[in-house]
Amino acid sequence: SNLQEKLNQNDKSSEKIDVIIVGAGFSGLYMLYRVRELGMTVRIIEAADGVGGTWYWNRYPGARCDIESLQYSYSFSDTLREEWHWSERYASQPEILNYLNYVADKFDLRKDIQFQTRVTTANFDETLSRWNIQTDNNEQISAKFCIMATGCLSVPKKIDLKGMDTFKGNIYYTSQWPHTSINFTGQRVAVIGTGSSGIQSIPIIAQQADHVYVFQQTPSFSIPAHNGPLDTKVEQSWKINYDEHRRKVLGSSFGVEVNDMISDKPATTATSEEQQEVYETQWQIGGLTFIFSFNDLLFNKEANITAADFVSSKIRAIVKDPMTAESLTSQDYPIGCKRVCIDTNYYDTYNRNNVTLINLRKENIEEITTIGIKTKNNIYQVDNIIFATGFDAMTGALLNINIQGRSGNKLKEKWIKGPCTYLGIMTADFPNLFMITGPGSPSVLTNMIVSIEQHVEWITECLDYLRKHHYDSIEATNEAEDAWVNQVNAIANATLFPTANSWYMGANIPGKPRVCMVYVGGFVAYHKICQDIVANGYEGFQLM
Ligand code: FAD
Ligand code: N01
Repeated sequence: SNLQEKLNQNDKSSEKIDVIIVGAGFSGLYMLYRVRELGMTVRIIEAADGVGGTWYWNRYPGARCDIESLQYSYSFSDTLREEWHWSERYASQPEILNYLNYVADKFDLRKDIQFQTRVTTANFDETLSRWNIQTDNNEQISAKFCIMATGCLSVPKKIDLKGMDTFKGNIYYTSQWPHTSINFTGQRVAVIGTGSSGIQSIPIIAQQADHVYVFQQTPSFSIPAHNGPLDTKVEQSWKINYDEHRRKVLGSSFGVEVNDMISDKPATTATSEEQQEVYETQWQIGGLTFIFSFNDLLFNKEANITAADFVSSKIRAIVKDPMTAESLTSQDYPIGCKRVCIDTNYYDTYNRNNVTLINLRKENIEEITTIGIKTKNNIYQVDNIIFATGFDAMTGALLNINIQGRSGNKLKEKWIKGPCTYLGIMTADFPNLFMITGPGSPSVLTNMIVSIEQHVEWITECLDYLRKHHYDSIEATNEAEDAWVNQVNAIANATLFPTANSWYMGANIPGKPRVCMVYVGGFVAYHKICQDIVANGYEGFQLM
């Protein structure tokens, strides 16, 4: 009845819990597990109808991780680690999604997750020292702590090409791929975008489609994955000697165990022969560690060029058509300063006669028509257009929520010139609001699971500390925040990162402020800073 509905609504509007978590990916799920252990009341609000975050949404053909499966896994549960078996060196999206569903079931997490609900507003009530959360189905929840586990790469970049709505075929986004299987057999497909998502999907789509047209604005640097079934010896070694592997992971700047061939020497002091030998070895091993072939590749332009040239020479050796090879090697930024791609047969795919590369630097897209894509020189008739065009990274999901802190301060206004945080965990004037892998933390430059676990554990310890010491709130001070932002920028400016038009710098979104949104000083240094701050009684935070 209406009355019952009203009563239910009233019930909902007066609902009070200790902790609200937004997002049910790797971050939210682990955070829920930890908050529950503290004995606090907690709920996750998640927009999707299932767990998984990134791995729920990005179901495009070929989607898989670029960190080896055994390392792209939670470390917190011994039994989980022992029970779980990854089938490949780099796990595919369906397998990672299965893993996260398994985790949700194993730890009975679903009972505290509300799906298909989007958080629209979060207002801090100063008198009660509580967050009022509103959702898109008009619920109100009051929580003492609000934890944003909303993801660094969870908001697709908006694409608005002229004529897009007139296209008669199908439009897909890799980042919002349908849940049904799509078969491109006999069809003509356009893929726009050649970042990690494009590079993973193009070879698979090319095996099915009648013809694939790849629209490339900026070529990437891609290193072979050499993916395959997970070596049982490697798996056994991880299962038996986990602590030792874990120590190496936590001792590395990127949260990955690097292979023994990694060099702690600069490329600039190596001879040309030594350089070639090291690059060749890393190329044969495959994967992201290529970029750590020498220790100066991300700092020194000349050193960087030696690695970039090596990759270009590989591309030229693989790709038979010289014009295509030329387009694929016209990268105009230092290797590693946009995320290096890890591929399976990407370059070789251009040797197929059903694949055409269109260099948008030479013929830009003028409009989408009813039948396809019109560039300066041509009309490409297609049945499907796939946008692999990336994300409004780092800040997109946070700024999609109307977040209002102390004295009516709005996060959108505070961050108008770029995100300001303390440690990438909190931001001044927004008490009791935590971010997992927020801007200003190492996040996307590391194995994300390592960074996520570190943040979740830091926040858990903090909640426990507040309760034990009878504090109501914690908040970053403006001084500490300013100093952190300066430090993040200073470290970035000592590297080549700011010289690339990357999403790390906000450069992929028109109008977005150009600042380095990640801490590039590495996981080890960052982790120590976080620990020291706690040891010094939450230095730089105000506890009340
Ligand atoms: P997400 O997984 O992004 O989860 C955030 C969740 O929050 C989403 O489910 C979203 O729906 C929800 N949400 C956001 N806003 C709201 C709101 N207002 N209301 C309700 N719900 C909301 N990292 C690596 O380290 N290695 C890899 O190999 C790797 N591969 C990747 C491949 C792809 C295709 C992509 C896109 C990213 C990849 N990443 C990788 C980064 C990846 O995002 C992280 O590794 C990790 O999955 C992030 O987990 P998360 O829980 O922090 O965020
Ligand atoms: O997105 P991207 P992504 N017209 O931003 C182009 C993670 N990830 O989804 O560079 C035409 O990298 C754009 O061109 P340009 C990983 O961290 C990991 O591929 O802006 N083209 C670029 O080529 C990664 O870094 C995996 O000039 C347009 C591409 O689209 C991050 O997610 C897999 C355009 C976007 O590349 C994002 O990757 C997938 C336009 N209007 C994702 N707008 C793994 O392998 C953009 N582009 C683990």
